[in-house]
Amino acid sequence: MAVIYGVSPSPFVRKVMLAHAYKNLPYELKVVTHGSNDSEFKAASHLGKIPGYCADDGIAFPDSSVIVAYLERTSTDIKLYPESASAFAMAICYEEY
Ligand SMILES: N[C@@H](CCC(=O)N[C@@H](CS)C(=O)NCC(=O)O)C(=O)O
Repeated sequence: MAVIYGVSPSPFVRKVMLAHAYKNLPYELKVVTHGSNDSEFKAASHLGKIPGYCADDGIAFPDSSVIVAYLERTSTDIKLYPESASAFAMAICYEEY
């Protein structure tokens, strides 16, 4: 099962949790705060920011936008982003905001 490293008060962590919920994907939340020395977390987030992530296939990486982009490509049944280029651009604008 995928692992999200972080705490839910972080909007970036909540974004990743919500993406999993929207796509009906299970995950485990491992509670760590940014800068934690937890070795699994450090392997997933080299800058020590939350969220870190370990995917089902064992690949580990940080950043909510990277995680959501990964999910959009690995879990294609339920899309988070619209198809049209203009609507996609606006979605990314709102995401960055
Ligand atoms: N671009 C990152 C930002 C993550 C981020 O800034 N998380 C905050 C917590 S809400 C953090 O870890 N801050 C610690 C730091 O900047 O060193 C993302 O989208 O995941």
